[in-house]
Amino acid sequence: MNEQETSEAAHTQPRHYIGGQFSDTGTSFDVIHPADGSVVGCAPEADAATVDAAVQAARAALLGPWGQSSVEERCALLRAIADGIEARFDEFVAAEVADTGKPESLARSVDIPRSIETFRAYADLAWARSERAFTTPTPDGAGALNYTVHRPRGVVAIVAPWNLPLLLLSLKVAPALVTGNAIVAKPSELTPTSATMLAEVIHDCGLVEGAFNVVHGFGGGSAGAHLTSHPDIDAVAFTGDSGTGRAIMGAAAEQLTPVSFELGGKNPALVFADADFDAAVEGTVRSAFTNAGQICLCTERVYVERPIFDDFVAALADRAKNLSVGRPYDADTWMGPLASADHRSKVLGYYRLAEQEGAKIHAGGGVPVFGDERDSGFFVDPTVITGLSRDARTVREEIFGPICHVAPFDDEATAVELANESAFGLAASLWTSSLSRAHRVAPRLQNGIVWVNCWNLRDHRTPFGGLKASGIGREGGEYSLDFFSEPVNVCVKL
Ligand code: NAD
Ligand code: 6OD
Repeated sequence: MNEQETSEAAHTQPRHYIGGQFSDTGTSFDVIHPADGSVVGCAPEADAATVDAAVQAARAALLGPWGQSSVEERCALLRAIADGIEARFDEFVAAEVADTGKPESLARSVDIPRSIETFRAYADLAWARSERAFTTPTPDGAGALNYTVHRPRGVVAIVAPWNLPLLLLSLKVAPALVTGNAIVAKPSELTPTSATMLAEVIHDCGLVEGAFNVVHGFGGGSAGAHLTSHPDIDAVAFTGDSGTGRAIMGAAAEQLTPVSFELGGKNPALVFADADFDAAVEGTVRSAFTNAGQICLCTERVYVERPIFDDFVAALADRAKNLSVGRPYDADTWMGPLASADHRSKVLGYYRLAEQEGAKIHAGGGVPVFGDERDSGFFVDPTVITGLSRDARTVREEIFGPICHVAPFDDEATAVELANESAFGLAASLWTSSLSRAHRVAPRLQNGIVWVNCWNLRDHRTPFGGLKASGIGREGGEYSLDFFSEPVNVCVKL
């Protein structure tokens, strides 16, 4: 690390937070900084007994004052949490950068502010949540009043990934807390620090002990599996790989535990010849390469109408070649490394597979060589390829790296068919200047989110999630509040 990084990276070390106490019970594992492979932290791995202690602490909190808390109290808590993160903004940025290697500018402009905003948004949403009521005729003519109240699910398990660690955790913790649940959260083993810091913030807000708990560890055979298969969990909210979703659902099936899943994607972009060309290129640069392609919403398949195909590929490749890839704290860095050595092996495996499948490489395709400490990090080139068949594995499987395949199409119907030709269905982008085309095509795309002439523009009140192998259920606004609560109908005879 250079000097600036060393000083910026001073932050909390990962610890469990169980029943209001911080601890480092269990064997420990290193946290690696992806920009140079150095060890930046050490986290404890929770065994089954530690996870059980967290679940029991959560259950006890529900039986105590937390179970009696009012929505007003919980909204105030969320606002205090938002203020608490904001007060430690730079520390959170440093933690996220140290664990993920992402550009500081990204953590500073997206990860941390959006996490803060999430707590405030759910305070607003919960405060404004309305109930439906019905008056029902009765034989005696007096009638009855039906109304719905929402009670918390109970003890909820929240399992988060490494790409936007605090943000994706906050998107579940905020609605789960404001609806009165008790939480056991497990962040990714690659990025454990910001979850511990969130526990510190929540602790300082004076939340009842046990209402929020954090355990660290790995997935299968470790804390993740102990938590999601625990018999006293009332719901599981998970973001991560579709294969992991299948494993968690198998475990959840034993207890009939409800699940909310945000899973993988192989997201298409459709670029029509009538689109604003420069905006479509810039939008695709952002959607393919932001966070080194490690956002579930990133575009990996780009379909371009034939008259502009060659120009589009040339412009996209030119932008990809000129993206500044480097150290998180360098002011001009646009793209950082991948999250881990293993993930880089996976992504590079797809770079090689693409070549074997006959791809033409227009930009990237390998590993940048820096001649300094970054060569021990997990960087790959932003990569643009063409020429693959519709059934190539590179076109079908989620890579989760900075690579996109660009293919031509000749008419609208074929564009829709190509976009829908996927096991996934998370997000699509549509670039066109025709309003009627936008409205015609958008609902025909088999995706939970369709952006027209933009990408990753997300209002907290809108549904977020995917079809097919991209998920089960929706997050966002009322959708999250509904998942984390049980509606109870009260019928009062008048
Ligand atoms: P992952 O599934 O490997 O891990 C996610 C979390 O699950 C981690 O905390 C991990 O420890 C835990 N886990 C792993 N195996 C488990 C098991 N058997 N039981 C319980 N927990 C287990 O995913 P990742 O590599 O951290 O993230 C990348 C994936 O996440 C990509 O597929 C990406 O598309 C997806 N993702 C989806 C969204 C979305 O909102 N749809 C958002 C971000 C990432
Ligand atoms: O910011 C958001 O609202 C959001 N849902 C981001 C998801 C990113 C997935 O990787």
